[in-house]
Amino acid sequence: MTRIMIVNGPNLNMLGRREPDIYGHQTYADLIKMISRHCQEKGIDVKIMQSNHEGALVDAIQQAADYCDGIVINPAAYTHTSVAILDALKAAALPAVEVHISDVDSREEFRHLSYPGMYCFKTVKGEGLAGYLTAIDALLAKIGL
Ligand code: CA2
Repeated sequence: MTRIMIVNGPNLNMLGRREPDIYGHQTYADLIKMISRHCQEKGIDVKIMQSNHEGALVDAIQQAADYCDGIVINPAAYTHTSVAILDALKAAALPAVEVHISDVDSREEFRHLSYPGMYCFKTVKGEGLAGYLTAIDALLAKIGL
């Protein structure tokens, strides 16, 4: 069975609790439900993780290389700083899609640069939580599903 990993970076567990004008009112639990339902409908297995720690995200990407067919990643603030996450994605060598809830390009200048995005074959941004489903569908199309 096809298996994908969803990797979420720092503070995304706070969804729905702060800054609803930027990230909406839905919670991280709502996001997990939405992704799980979508993957069930598609008949694929999904592992969803979130960490506030850069090394834990690197560990998860390395593990994905052993048992997953692709990665959807929202590295959150590490998007704009982390060469370690870029290197982990390169090492895992799986197809990967980057997703951002907000439209990072219309925000502060420092959010315009993405290190993980240099590896990902697609970036979805500004679609809210639904962007994760767009990213999953793009990944599945790439994998050939
Ligand atoms: O738009 C996105 O998905 C971001 O990856 C979110 C990051 C931000 O640093 C990126 O530039 C763009 C921030 C995630 C923090 O999420 C929160 C959600 C609710 C309340 C507080 C933080």
